Amino acid sequence: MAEPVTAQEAERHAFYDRISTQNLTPLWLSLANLVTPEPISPCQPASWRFSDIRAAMMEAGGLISAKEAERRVLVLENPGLRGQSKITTDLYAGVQMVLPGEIAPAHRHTQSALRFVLEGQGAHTSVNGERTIMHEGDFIITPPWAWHDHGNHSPDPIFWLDGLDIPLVQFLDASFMEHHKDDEQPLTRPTGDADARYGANLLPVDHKGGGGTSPVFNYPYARTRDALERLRKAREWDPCHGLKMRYTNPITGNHAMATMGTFVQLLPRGFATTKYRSSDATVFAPIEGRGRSIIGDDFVVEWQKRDIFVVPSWKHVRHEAAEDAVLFSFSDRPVQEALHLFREDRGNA
Ligand code: GTQ
Repeated sequence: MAEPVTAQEAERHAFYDRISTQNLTPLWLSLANLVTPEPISPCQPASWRFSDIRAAMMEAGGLISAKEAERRVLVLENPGLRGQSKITTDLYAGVQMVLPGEIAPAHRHTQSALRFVLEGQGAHTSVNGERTIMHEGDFIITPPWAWHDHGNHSPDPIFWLDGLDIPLVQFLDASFMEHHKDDEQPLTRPTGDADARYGANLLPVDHKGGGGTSPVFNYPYARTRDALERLRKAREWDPCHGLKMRYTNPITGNHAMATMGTFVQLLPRGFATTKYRSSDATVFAPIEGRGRSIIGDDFVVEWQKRDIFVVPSWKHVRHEAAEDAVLFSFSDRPVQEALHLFREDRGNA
């Protein structure tokens, strides 16, 4: 604090010092930093090339097994939030690799996880007694407190993007986790069971209610891509988003997960979006094509398939597709919507 220059300031500072011993502090010194006219975040625009992450992961593969690591993941740390395992203020992201023959042992936790498959196919994740096979571009959910283990019986390594609400749950002091007694949980349902039961525009006749997480836990890319391709024919391009869809819980119509919104968008070759900003800091993962995104005034990301970048809250973003491109993205939008905090600025587009 600056040296007091007047008698009045000296008196005030003496007062602040005195009440500080009682764990009291004056609001009027910090109000402007606490209640800001617009979001002011240490979260910075940032990007990672998949080729760099992949090389580091292969090196990690020679240093530690999936089993020993429990989860062999390289965390994507926001440069403005180093040392905190955060890609945004309230979300975590990492890239996980499972080598042929490896198992990432079963555990469960209150944090929700999303997986977006970047490279490889034929590996699996088991969630609540059902195994699903992973393919590039699949979006897969691990609901809170669901047992999950990952394995790879395919001949190739598999890489996926993990998105978790770790910082949010940490903020709420609501973290619980436990290990399963076995490396792999017992399978109680055949592969495809959840999809047949909940993902075919049908519900079991006596199904009641809907939870916070979709019971469909694999949204296969083949189906998503086909929908985008068919919708493209309508040519109803949104100036800010191209063609953007959100993954949904078929029971409630709400987001597929309670804490993380997940989205997929098609940008046709040559399409340039107009300036857009929203209060949900968003992590993007292109899975097809090439292009660039301009974040804020001057942060330019030249991206291609499998790269990852982050747009902080309330920073403008524009995307330009050099080739037909598909972008997966996730954010805390469901939380902000539930709390009536979500805001967006479409620049009047
Ligand atoms: O696969 O269960 O990236 O528990 C971080 C924590 C992945 C997982 C992460 C986890 C997992």
